[in-house]
Formats: sequence, structure tokens, C-alpha cells
Amino acid sequence: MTRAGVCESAFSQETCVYSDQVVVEPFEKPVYVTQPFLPPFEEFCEGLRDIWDSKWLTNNGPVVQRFTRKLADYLGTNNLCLFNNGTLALQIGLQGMGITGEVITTPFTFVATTHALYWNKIRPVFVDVEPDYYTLDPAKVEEAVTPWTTAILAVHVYGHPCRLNELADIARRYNLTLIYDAAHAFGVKVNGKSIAHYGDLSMFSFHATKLYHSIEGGMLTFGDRGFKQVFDYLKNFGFKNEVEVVMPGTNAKMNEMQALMGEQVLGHMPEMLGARRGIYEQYRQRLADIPGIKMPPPLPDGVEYNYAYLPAEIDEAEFGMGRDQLYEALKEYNVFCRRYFYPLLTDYACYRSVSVNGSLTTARRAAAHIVTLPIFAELGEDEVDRICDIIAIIRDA
Ligand code: T4K
Repeated sequence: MTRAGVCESAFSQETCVYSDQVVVEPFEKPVYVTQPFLPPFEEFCEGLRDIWDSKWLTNNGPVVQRFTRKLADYLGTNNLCLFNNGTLALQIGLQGMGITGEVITTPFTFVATTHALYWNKIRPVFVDVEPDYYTLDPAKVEEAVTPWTTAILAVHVYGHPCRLNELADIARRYNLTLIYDAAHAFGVKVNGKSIAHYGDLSMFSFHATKLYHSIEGGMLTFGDRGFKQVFDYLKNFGFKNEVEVVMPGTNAKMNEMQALMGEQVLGHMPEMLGARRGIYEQYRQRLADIPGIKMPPPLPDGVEYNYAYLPAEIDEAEFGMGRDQLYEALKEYNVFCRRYFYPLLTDYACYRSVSVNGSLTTARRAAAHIVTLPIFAELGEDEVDRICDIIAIIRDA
């Protein structure tokens, strides 16, 4: 059932004052948590023509090679390797670097992060996250190091950079490999350079739900150029040439259509980031007026954020209802948010028996209280206002 609501505190854009008794209708069409950015249709069709003419569809074709060069320019590194999705990229990254034993990681992430460890027979050790940006808490990481620890697998969750220096310092002192799941972090820069330059290995997801995408797709970036060959073998069955297979690889190659989409969307990155920044700031301004909703604090100096997600933490006492009630109530207005990342990974049946070091208080709080609101480049200013009005109405109802 959908309904119209009356908001006593709805913000009127024209007058920039709070008006009395504003009626807010549900959206006519569903508004989802995200919507992929697509290049102009004609532009994509034009790009398809070369693929049609060449009849080269996959297996390191010319578009994948061209896309790789453009990404290298964009990121400022040649140490990258493309895959058909982020999950396989991470699995191959771990395998190619020979990671074994125990890896310290976060429970507040998408399941693929931990699945990638499992597929490599690595034991995850979950530790808590920090309260502002929900990334791994370095102090908790250090407490969890054992003689069996070989690596840290941290996640730049929502595109928020992890505590890069502190994690690098722990990794150096304990001789651990530092791996970042940067699935959400394409476009983020720290101190003027892409976040791809931090840690020993980073995985980026180019899935359609990400701010930047190639329909499906993934990328590894790495400090040691020597790994490039290993990753290339592993994603192509281990083939060295027509008659030699040097390792038991898999099939994780990006195809030409994916590369074409990725190449074209890359050309629109500046305008997409600009649009997302405007939307993010608008939410920040509007939500600040609604008691019981907290957005993360502004990111530290030196971080150029990508506005990948819009996590809003709901304080049940102050807001007057819990996160789940708000999430359900928004559906009545045709607004479909997500609760990234609920349930906490340790609560999934397949991970209940996994080691947890210390309590996961902050991660549990985040999983129970965060709703991720719609954000995508084509979301209009009026729509953001309307979503915020609806949230205010639901609260005041
Ligand atoms: N590590 C982390 C930290 C990750 O977040 C992810 C993926 C990975 C690793 C693995 O990377 P990949 O192997 O996926 O490259 C989505 C995505 O499928 C997943 O890629 C993503 N993280 C995760 C956070 O979100 P769902 O189940 O929420 O997606 P879905 O289908 O419900 O889509 C969400 C909304 O997006 C829909 O309500 C409507 C809209 N949508 C979706 C698609 C697929 C569209 O408008 N168009 C579309 O084509 O998992």
C-alpha cells in the first residue's frame, strides 16, 4: 500500500523556509538505492561497430587492451589487471600472492570479501571496525595478530579510505601482506594519488551497482609488477602459450563488451563525481535537520571522496523508530533503500563458527542501524528533497 504524507517540517526550496503542512506523494516509479550510469546509447552502438567488424569478443581483445591503457593513465599505474568481476579478481589476487593461514579482516562488508578467503582455504579472523567510517580498527587488527597471520584484508567500505598509514605500519612491523578490498573505492584519491597506490594489492569492482562500472568487471592493482604475469595466467586457465599450462588457473577474463562499457563510462567520471558530490552534500544539509539521523563526518584532509554510498545511521530513540521500520516505511513511498551491510557476516550460517577476535560492538551497531539511501548521478535535486521530506514525514507520523 502506498500513501501520501503530510510533513510539518518539509523544506521548501523556493522560499528556503520550513513550510506548514506539505503533502508529499509517493514516487510514481521506484527509486532504487542505485542506478547504473550509462553512456549515450549512440556512443555505445558506435563503439560496438568495431567489435562487430573484428569479430573479436573476448580473450584479451583490442578493446580490453585499450581500456587497460586508459585505466593506467587514469590511475597513474601500469600495475593493473582486469577481470570479469571483482569477486574472482580478489580470489585470484589472494591465490596469486600465495596467501595462506589466517587473514585479519572485517565482518562489515559484502559477503564476497570473506568468500574470496574461503575459496583459497584461508581462515578469516574478524575484528571490529571504527565508529566514524566503519573501516577496520587498526588497534583491533594488531591485537589479533598471531604466528599464523599472513595478511590483512581491509575494506574501503562505502569508499571511505581505511586508516592507510596505521595499517601499513602494522603490516610492516609484523611482515604481513596488506590487501585492500577497494570494491567501493574507484575514483577515490588520497594525497593527490589514486587509492589504488596504497597497500600491496587492491581489488576494485566494476559491477553495475557501483558508481563506476563495466556492466560486470573487476580490477587488481598491485605494487609489485612481478605479480602481473601470475594474475594473467590465473585468469586464463594458466595458459602460457598454446601448449603450456603453468598453473591450474580459472576463467576470469573481461570480455570486449564489458571493456567498451568501462571505457565509455570512464570518460564520464568527472561529471558523475560532480553530480554525486552535489547529491551527497544536499543529503547532508537536509538530514542534519532531522533528529536521529547521522551521516559519517566529513572525510579527513587529503581525501578526495567518490560519494559511492550514502550510509545514514538511525538512532531509534531520537528518530522515534528503528532502522528496519524506516526501511519498510520508505517502500510505501516507492523508495527502495538497502541495509548495506546487514546481517553482519558473522551472523550468516556459513560464517557463524569463524574466529572473532574481541567484540564486534561497532560493526554490530552499524549493521543494525545503517540504511543506505539512494545515490546515483542522475538522481535529481527535487528527488533528493522529496526523499528527505518523506523521511521527515515518516519520523513525524
Ligand atoms: N567486495 C565488496 C565490498 C563488495 O561490495 C562487492 C560487491 C564485492 C567485493 C564483489 O564485487 P563483484 O563480484 O560484484 O564485482 C550488489 C552487487 O551485486 C555487488 O556487486 C555489490 N558488492 C553489493 C554491495 O551490491 P545487491 O544484491 O545489493 O544488488 P541488487 O541486484 O539488489 O541491486 C541493487 C539495486 O541496484 C537494485 O535494487 C536496483 C539497482 N540495479 C541493479 C542492477 C544489477 C539497477 O538499477 N540495475 C542493475 O543492473 O548486490
